[in-house]
Amino acid sequence: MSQRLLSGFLRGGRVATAARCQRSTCRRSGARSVRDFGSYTSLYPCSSSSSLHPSRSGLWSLSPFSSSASSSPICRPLPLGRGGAGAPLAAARDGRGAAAIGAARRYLITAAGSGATTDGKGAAATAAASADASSAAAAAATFGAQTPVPLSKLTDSFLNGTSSVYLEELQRTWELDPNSVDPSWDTFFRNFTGRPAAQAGVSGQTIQESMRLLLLVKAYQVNGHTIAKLDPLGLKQLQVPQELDPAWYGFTEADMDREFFLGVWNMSGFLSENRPVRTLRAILERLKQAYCGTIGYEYMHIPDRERCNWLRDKIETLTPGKYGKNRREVILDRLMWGTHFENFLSQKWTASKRFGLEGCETLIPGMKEMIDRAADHGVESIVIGMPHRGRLNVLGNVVRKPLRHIFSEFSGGMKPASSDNTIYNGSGDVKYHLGTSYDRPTRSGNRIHLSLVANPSHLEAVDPVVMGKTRAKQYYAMDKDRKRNMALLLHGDGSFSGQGVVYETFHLSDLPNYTIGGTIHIVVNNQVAFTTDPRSGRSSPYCTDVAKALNAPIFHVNADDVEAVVHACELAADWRNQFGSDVVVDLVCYRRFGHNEMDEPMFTQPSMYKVIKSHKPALDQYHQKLISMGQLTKEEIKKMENRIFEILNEEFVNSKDYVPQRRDWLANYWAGFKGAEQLSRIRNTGVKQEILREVGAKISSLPEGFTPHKAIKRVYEQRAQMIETGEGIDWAMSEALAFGTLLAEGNHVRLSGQDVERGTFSHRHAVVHDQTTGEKYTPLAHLLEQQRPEMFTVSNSSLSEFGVLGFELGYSMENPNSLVCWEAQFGDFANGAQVIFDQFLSSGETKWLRQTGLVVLLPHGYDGQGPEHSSARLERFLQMSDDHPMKIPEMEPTLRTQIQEVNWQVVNVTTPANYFHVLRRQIHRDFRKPLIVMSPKNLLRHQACRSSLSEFDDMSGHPGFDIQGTRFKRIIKDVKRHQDKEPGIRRLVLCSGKVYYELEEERQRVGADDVAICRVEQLSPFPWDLAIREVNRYSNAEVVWCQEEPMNMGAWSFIHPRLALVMKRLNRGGHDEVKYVGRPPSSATATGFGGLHAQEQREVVEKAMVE
Ligand SMILES: Cc1ncc(C[n+]2csc(CCOP(=O)(O)OP(=O)(O)O)c2C)c(N)n1
Ligand SMILES: [Mg+2]
Repeated sequence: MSQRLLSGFLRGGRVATAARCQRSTCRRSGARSVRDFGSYTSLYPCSSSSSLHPSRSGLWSLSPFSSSASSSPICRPLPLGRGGAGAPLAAARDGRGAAAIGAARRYLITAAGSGATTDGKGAAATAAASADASSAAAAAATFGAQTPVPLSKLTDSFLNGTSSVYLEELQRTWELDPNSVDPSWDTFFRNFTGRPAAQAGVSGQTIQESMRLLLLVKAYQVNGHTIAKLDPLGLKQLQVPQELDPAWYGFTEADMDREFFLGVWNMSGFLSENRPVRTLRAILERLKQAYCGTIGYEYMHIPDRERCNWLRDKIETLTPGKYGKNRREVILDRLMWGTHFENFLSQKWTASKRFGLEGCETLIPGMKEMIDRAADHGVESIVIGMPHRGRLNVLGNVVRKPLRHIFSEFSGGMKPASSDNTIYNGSGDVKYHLGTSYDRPTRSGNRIHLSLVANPSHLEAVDPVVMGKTRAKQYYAMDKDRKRNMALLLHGDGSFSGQGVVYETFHLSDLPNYTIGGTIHIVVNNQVAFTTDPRSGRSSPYCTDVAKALNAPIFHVNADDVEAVVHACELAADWRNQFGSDVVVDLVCYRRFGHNEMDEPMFTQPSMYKVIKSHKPALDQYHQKLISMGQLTKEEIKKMENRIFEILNEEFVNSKDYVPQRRDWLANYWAGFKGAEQLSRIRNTGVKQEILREVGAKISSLPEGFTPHKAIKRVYEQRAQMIETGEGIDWAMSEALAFGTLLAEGNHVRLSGQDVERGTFSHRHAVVHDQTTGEKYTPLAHLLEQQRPEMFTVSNSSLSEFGVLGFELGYSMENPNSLVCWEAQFGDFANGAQVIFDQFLSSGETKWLRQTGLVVLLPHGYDGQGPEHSSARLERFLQMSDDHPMKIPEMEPTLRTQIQEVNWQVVNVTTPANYFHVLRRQIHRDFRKPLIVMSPKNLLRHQACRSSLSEFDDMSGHPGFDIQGTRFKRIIKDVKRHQDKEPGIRRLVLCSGKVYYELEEERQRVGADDVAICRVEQLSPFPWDLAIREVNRYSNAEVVWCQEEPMNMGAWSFIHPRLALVMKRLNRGGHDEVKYVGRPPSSATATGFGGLHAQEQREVVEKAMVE
């Protein structure tokens, strides 16, 4: 019977109903209920496997703690318990009923999948609790029935008709042989009948009491953190929530010394089976110890039983006196270093800003113990990103940057000198932004590589960069399970909750091509952001709430308790090792001084700072603790401190003539790469014909039996034909050839961005989908024999510009032999990533001496798509270029370092072949430089925008072959193959980008043979030599700059002074002699009216020819 009944249960939709209801709980409950019930529901996801398990007899049986609670007990009148009506009933009567009933139903349904036992009344109480606090007392009063009654007589609807019959049958089986049923049933029936349990006797414990107790335990697991002693300053009066009050569940003082049994099938920690019986008092004490001490755990939002159980086990298992004397000495020593480092700096440089760590010095032992623990787990390298707060302390004490180096920077800093040059020093940056990397020994004798990534002032912007760099490290270290390379991000409380990039970064954490196997986050939560209180700075209770969206556990710690900090940090390292996902440690601390050492905090936070003034530092508290425990004497502590002062003083003395020895940007893979002042000869980028053909053929074929969409089949056939004929190579094919040839040379190629696999404009089709099986195939990933899986990566990204561009930037910085590209959907969306352009990409090399060859593809061009999809804001990238507008540098090819000195390259390329060469040039040089490409849109299919294979190869006499060979053309001269001198040309039109094709068409249309058109393919750095050559070629021509962008946009402001200087150099006037043809100034980038656009465009090209 039971088998039939249960299989019916399984098939009959109850489980499915449960799942549905669970989801609706999350969506529809009110704020408070959502939180309470959401926590429960997420912990115990409804699933058939969790409510059913095989009994020993081999039959599927229903766990007693997974009752078939799909029907609501709340709908029926409940018996009156000790003195009052059932809360649900009351709730139903007074109009709140629907919510309460709904909530209770959902709870029960959830509990069915949870392994939680319920007799319905407990659930009702919980439902009522969630629905309305005022029904609390009534709910508590519904508990009552103390005497066991036959199961079939229970009014609980979970024991409705059929299931109660089933249970009675099961009970009979159990009575005959307790071993014939699942142990959980055994426990259940023992409790129910009062028969002595396998454990010591539990006198008179009823199901109802079990249920209430269970809810109490759950309440601590979910909400214990709300009354944990987290704030070292104790500023807030903590209200004990009703659900943590035993009276809420009907327990009274009389119950405190009664013994209870707690144990739930498939649970770990406090609720696990086979727990000894304990008094209610002991249970409560233990719960408070576990959940309400100096660590508050938030994890019940994680919808994964295994993960919750793992944490429950760690949290709820007693670890009295966890650390021994030796360990405590190490912790103390580390805390001393963290504390005295700041004291020392404040004494020596009284008027310097350092954004000290005072108030959160325990971060230092916490981080170090976390790193040690991670190293024990096999981590070999950690990439760290952090803001200003405590950065110097972390640099000195955690990363182990030589203290003398830090001190020398404080004393005014010196430009690093080295034997090989004295120029490549960049602008430098303030000391609390600099990065560094070191190998550091760990407690267990391992070595671990730590790199602190340089970061700008813009808070949290470094987060995705750190992730990207870590991912690249994992690739190069062949760290497939992502255990050996990890990321550690530090945050401030204000910025963690306020900056959107935190969320954007979190959202990369589980994406196949972006995951790094978990990041550990530490928040230095000093409860203030500059002068802003949390109440004004965020709308959610904790500054860490964003992490809940991604199911990361959060450990809130009172940062005055150094051992708690160490414990939480170790647990975080364990979590990352175990589950490979993100985890957050929230160090609740304070800021002893102002935002920086020059600020007066009493102006804005007087009450807080009154408390802070008399608050003992964590180090003093730990001294006292260890002395009172008899673990260390005052003298021993003094001795330890003296040693630290000695070293600090010694380092200070040595800092006076400290000269950094090493150019650490050249480390590892970058050895041999050149700084701006070391000439890197320009190389050709053409490729042998046979290689082009071989690569071309491979990347234009699909596997046998693969069924592409018929349009894609045609695209691939056309690609194959392009290679066969050597003609008509289009944009997408030329990009694929650039990628393919770089791969064939052993480089790593990665392209990421929104919809890049197909291409926003449906031109790339780098990934092809089988129309029958849905399988995917990426030809470039199968170019070489035994090609490493990620060697070619093309990946659609999350819809974030800031996060993803930051990630790719970090990725590109790890190894120079990788072509890393980010493509914006449309160029205008790149503004979401403006921080990365401003703070990192345009100025990173200058500030921090770190190079990157990142390629940024920004679709740009006026095609009548309106103001949003026309412009990638070329003007911004040019304005940020540090190419000098009024000085012509050395342009002699063998001496030219112009492109090494400029901060980035900005190009607007017009032929597929030139695109091929500009991509390959990124790798075929001895330095790295960011490349901003204004990518075409309508040129992707333009019949005139084609190249022949002979422009890609390196053969003398072929069209691409210049005097030096085949390489990227910075300027493309007029296609008419004009002579060295063309005095008959009336007008020289210089332009850039796709407008060229329209100008050419117009020239032909009007037969303007006395007009020459010249394309500036590389705008920055400006190709002075070639511009002079071309202007000189047309000695009588009027010089015109033509652009389709409005006058205040596009390249005009950049080009004008440069062309003026060219004219001046050729004695042909200056500014006034350079004419502008283009749209007038405008606030919007383009018109939204198609007709108007066409008219404007027509006028531009017409004027370029005739006016
Ligand atoms: C994006 C950004 N906005 C504003 C600032 C200016 N700023 C620097 S520190 C700071 C307060 C940061 O507060 P919090 O994150 O709590 O860190 P704390 O200084 O308290 O350690 C602000 C607003 C900044 N650096 N970056
Ligand atoms: Mg803060």
